[in-house]
Amino acid sequence: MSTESGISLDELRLAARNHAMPLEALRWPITPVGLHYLLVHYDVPLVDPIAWQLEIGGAVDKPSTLRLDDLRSLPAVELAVTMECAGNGRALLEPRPISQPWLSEAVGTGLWRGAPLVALLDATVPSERAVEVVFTGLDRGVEGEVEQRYERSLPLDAARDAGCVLAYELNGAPLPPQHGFPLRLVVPGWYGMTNVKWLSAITVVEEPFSGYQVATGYRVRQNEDEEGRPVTHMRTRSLMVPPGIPDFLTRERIVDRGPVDIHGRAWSGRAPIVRVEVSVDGGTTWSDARVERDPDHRWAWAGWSYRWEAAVEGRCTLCCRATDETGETQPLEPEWNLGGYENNAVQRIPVIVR
Ligand SMILES: Nc1nc2c(c(=O)[nH]1)N[C@H]1C(S)=C(S)[C@@H](COP(=O)(O)O)O[C@H]1N2
Ligand SMILES: [Mo]
Repeated sequence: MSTESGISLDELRLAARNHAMPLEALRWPITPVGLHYLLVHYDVPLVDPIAWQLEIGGAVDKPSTLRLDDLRSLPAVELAVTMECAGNGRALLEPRPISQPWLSEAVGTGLWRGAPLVALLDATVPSERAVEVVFTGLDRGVEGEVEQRYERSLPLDAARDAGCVLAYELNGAPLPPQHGFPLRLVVPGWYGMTNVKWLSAITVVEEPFSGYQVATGYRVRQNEDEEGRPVTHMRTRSLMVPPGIPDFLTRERIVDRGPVDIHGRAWSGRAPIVRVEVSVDGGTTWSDARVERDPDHRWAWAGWSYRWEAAVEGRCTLCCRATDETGETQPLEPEWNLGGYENNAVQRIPVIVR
């Protein structure tokens, strides 16, 4: 952890490999593939789709081995799912936890097509003492001095949730290498780390999984001695397309006086979005935006818009905040934690009206 604001070369190296979604891409309901954010802990593996296979086993009666064609021949589902990295907003925390230094745009919405996980899991007949399902990727690396494959578990109930997809297509084409070719897990509503890419094994277990990415990483805690709680569903959040034109270096916005139409998106992994508000004075006063919720796409972000009458020349700060059905509203200031997870504080866009 660093108390200085300077970004280190290590952080810059991560930031150059893993990219965010440019905010103007919020214009698309389904994010074009190259504009979807990207997060790869280790290296993108080269996978031969002919040799590749998926092992489903562990505490089950009928383990199975599936090839890509086997998965493609099963009844398919296609779901629009908004995915956000749990570390989104990390670089805005003080002091800044040292990891991928996201600002606010580590998010995207994909149209994921594949086989429903529940059908495959049930076909293996998990044991009565099964508690979790472990998803193993092909990528290897060292993290926290532990050499590992990227692996995450889900409680059996969550894995059996009809929403989980073993996806082999993104936006109508085979998964690109960086997003998990040939197969990845998609868990609607959960933060990004749950969606294991380059899937090679699904293992039913009778004891809670204690791998690094569950027991050490992705826990909300104040210090390393604390067990903390696991990061699970995405918190309520909204973002706007910054209006006007940007200054090249600072990306500060320049807007002409008069009416300005502001567009954005809002999502929550816990419950549907019920409200989005906009502030043009840095979060002091708020007005309701118009929310376009699509009940057919529960797991995709909702669009919203707001007409701003930019009457006064000078500097101001635009903000937006969403509220979901549980009543969770975005805070004005982030809550700090060791790993820099779940920062859903309101977005701030400095603007010059001319
Ligand atoms: N195998 C594997 N799966 C992974 C990761 C990884 O490094 N390896 N990164 C996870 C994290 S932290 C996130 S936020 C999402 C990012 O998915 P995307 O790159 O397709 O946007 O993938 C998750 N799945
Ligand atoms: Mo992530």
